[in-house]
Amino acid sequence: MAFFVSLDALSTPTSADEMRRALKAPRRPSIRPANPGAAKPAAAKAPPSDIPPELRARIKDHPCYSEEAHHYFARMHVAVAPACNIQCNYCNRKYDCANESRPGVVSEKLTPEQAYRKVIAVANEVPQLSVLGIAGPGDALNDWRKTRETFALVSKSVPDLKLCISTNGLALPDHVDEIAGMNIDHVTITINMVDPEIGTKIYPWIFYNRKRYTGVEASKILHERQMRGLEMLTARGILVKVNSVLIPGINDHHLATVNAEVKKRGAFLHNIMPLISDPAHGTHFGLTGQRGPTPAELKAVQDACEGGANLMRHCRQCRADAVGLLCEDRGQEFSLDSIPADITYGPAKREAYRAVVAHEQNDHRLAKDEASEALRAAGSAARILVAIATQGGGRINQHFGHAREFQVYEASADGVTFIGHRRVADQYCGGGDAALEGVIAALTGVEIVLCAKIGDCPQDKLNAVGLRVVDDWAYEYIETAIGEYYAVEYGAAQLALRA
Ligand code: CLF
Ligand code: SF4
Repeated sequence: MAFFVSLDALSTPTSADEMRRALKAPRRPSIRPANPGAAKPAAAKAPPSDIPPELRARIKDHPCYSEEAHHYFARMHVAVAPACNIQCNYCNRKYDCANESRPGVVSEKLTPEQAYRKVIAVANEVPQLSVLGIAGPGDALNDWRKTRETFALVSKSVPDLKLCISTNGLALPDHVDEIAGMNIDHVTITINMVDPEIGTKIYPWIFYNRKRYTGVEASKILHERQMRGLEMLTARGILVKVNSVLIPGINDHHLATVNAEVKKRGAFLHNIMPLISDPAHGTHFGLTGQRGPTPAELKAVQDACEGGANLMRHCRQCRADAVGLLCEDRGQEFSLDSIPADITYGPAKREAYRAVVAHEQNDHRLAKDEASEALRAAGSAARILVAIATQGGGRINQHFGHAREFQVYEASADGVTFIGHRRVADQYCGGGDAALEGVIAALTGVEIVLCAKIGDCPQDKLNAVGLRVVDDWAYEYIETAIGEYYAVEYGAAQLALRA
């Protein structure tokens, strides 16, 4: 039977029974055509994937390594590593690391002991928490002592929390054995080039072996250390994700080569992220007018890498102190002064959540199977983009006016594929017509927006400019709603009627 997952509802109950009651309560009547005779299969098909089952088990709760998991599981970052050993032209040290975060100051830099208390506070309150990452605001391995101490403290109390590191790779070969010994199973290396000449346009200097290097020599050392670190990690069976910042005119035509080179060395995933460049951030690129890519340019580079290393398309370039599902940031709720000096971990909420989500995920897979079948049966060649307002759980469960981002899916006879998210500068609620202009611009190319609720006034305005926004599928699974919409709009019978 289908559940309605209210993620808010899951933050307060402490037992699996309470969570199940919260899940079932507000379920709206299904709008799917009734078919009482149809029996559902007992278990959903495994998601189509070339990932072996053993690896799937290792990533299934990691919101960054698994697109499916990002609907259900949360990460948190602790900002214990402020120093960095290189300079990237897209970074200003007053801001978060642009490799793993959107520019914005880190609210608090933490000692390992403070970080430990924060992790326990979050683990007690956020049942979705599955990963602890250290992603700066500098380099996690340049500040290795603090990174190691933090992980050691946390893993004693919360041993099932996955440990994750993000690094520029310069110091990586020096720490691989310790990383492997500490059971750190996921490492991200930011690799923007495999050609040091291109590197000179991205890295003005590095600091290595107590010496500062510039020019092509700096990029050559960085490149060699990155490749060696990658090979050493994959030789030990550690999962490596490679992040690349897409910088138009500098490495846009080069990232397919990066993709091939990192695949050859065993990288598990390649995450191509758009350069965020704003003069207000004070970065070299921001101040010199280097622009970031458009969504279409980003998609074109990602598409050019298809068939190589698997691509991650759901990255949020989150802060170095982010907390929560990837589509949210609850970091402000867990400031140090709000956490007691003496705090103990209670596993009840996280354990209960896992039991409930296991059931929900199976139900979701069934819904995806049904949606794939509906799309295939529609027999259409149409490919359309659909934007979704969601707070997670794989559902259409956010009001249009509250959305700060929309998830974008492509629907075709091949199925429903997540292709990325589009951020809006301001929510419609509070931002009014100016915010609506921003939403319209952000959703260029999108045919329809599905949300949990929209008022008549914004709906009419959006309809008038050709952007349909409907709440007919409120709280439904994303794939189910898209499958039904596509079948109605593009299905064979409908097309015949229109002919
Ligand atoms: Fe953090 Fe990075 Fe680990 Fe994830 S983030 S250290 S792998 S737990 Fe994730 Fe954030 Fe993108 Fe990073 S969405 S910026 S990819
Ligand atoms: Fe900034 Fe991260 Fe580059 Fe260091 S590695 S300069 S912190 S973006």
